[in-house]
Amino acid sequence: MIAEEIMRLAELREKIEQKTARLAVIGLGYVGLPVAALFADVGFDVLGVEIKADRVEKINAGLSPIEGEEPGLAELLNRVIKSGRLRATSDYNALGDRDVILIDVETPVDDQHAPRYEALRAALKNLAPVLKPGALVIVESTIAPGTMSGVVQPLLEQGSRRRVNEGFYLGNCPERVMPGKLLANLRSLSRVAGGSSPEVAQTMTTLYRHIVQADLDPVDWITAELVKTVENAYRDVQIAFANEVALICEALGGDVWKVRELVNKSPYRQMHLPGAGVGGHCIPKDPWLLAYGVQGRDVPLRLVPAARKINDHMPLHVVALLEKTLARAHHTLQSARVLVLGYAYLENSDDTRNSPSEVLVTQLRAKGAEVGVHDPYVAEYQGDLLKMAEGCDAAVLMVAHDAYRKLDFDALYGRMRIPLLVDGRGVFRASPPQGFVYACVGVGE
Ligand code: SAJ
Repeated sequence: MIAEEIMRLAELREKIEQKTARLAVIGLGYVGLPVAALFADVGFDVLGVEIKADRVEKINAGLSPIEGEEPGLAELLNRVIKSGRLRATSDYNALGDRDVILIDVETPVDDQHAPRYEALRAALKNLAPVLKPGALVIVESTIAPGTMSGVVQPLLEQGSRRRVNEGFYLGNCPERVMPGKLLANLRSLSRVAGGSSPEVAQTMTTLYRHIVQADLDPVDWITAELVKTVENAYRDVQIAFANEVALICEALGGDVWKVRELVNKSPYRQMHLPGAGVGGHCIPKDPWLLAYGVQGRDVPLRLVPAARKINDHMPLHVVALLEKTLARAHHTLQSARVLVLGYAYLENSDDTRNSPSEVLVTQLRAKGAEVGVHDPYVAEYQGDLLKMAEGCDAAVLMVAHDAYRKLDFDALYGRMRIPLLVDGRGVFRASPPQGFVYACVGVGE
């Protein structure tokens, strides 16, 4: 790096240390908003840029637009809006005086498992022309390996007419948030800081040190991109292994819940939980981003796609298990009344993104069943469970919400036409409900 750049980066680093650097966050969703609020709370001036005008309005009124229970977020947001340290706008031109700009826009994958970077490209194209010389841009969104050099750098260089590490600096710092623990995870989980140069990576750790009480590891771009996508692909593969063992146990008359418990007594074994499927905004998506990163290279991907296929099949396996169980009660799915318990993708959450229940309900209806859905956390499915169970021929447990662990099976028994339960999460494995025809994923007859 030439002396002038080093001076500029040193100057930027100084302003970051002093918290006089002016920050911006593009995309005030469940990642961008908490991170903007945390930096404002430690004393930075933070500008949030959000295209949805109603969200801008709500945020500037000190109200959080994020659903679900997020401990501490409402108070934090109210505090930093009142103090004037955080404000939101839809105007990209307001970014012209910003020294550090974080990008937290969505990066979904489509049904061909390819990333859709429309939001990321739009953010970069709008930012580049107004980007302040010597500013640091940090992409926090999850991206396929190779995206920083292949998409982000070219768009910023073309749009700003400056070159990276000369006219601006560029980083990738993937987030590790989780709905329900947004602030806790942001503060307590380690992060990799992928910089356009080692000095930039160090500058990034200086910035995040203000809000993160965990390891901050300076790395290069490809390492940062790989860590995020690999850590979620790892989890997907582990869950798929547990699901494949569940299918083996069903076929051989075993009990995967028992097998898992005993396997995990062996050192260095941590078999994950089998179940009715894998949903959410991270695990079903990130393995495909990892795979996309090696597309066109001579790397035969077998395990990552296979794990996705196994996990995506689990809701359909639950349908087959239900059919088999109904047959035991001399019944079929055709015109059966089925109550699905749980529509969120995760226990005790209201988040329904990529929910396995969505696949199950569609398949059940396609097979002629009459389907009701209950979920204590999802507004449209809240209601009187016992009422919904009236005359049903089966109940299918898809989400291990705590509320379901206290189900009143005696009352349920009296309401259902056929007291039949298919347990997709092994919740009642240890003590199946009295008088019910009971089946559980991973347990053979
Ligand atoms: N699931 C299983 N078996 C398991 C674990 C999960 O079937 O053993 C299912 C869940 O029911 C759910 C899906 O997988 O449908 C995802 O569950 P998750 O616990 O992984 O929750 P997520 O999707 O919120 O994952 C987040 C991720 N965090 C980030 O991306 C920052 C993931 O990296 C974390 O590992 C995970 O939280 C976590 O550890 O809680």
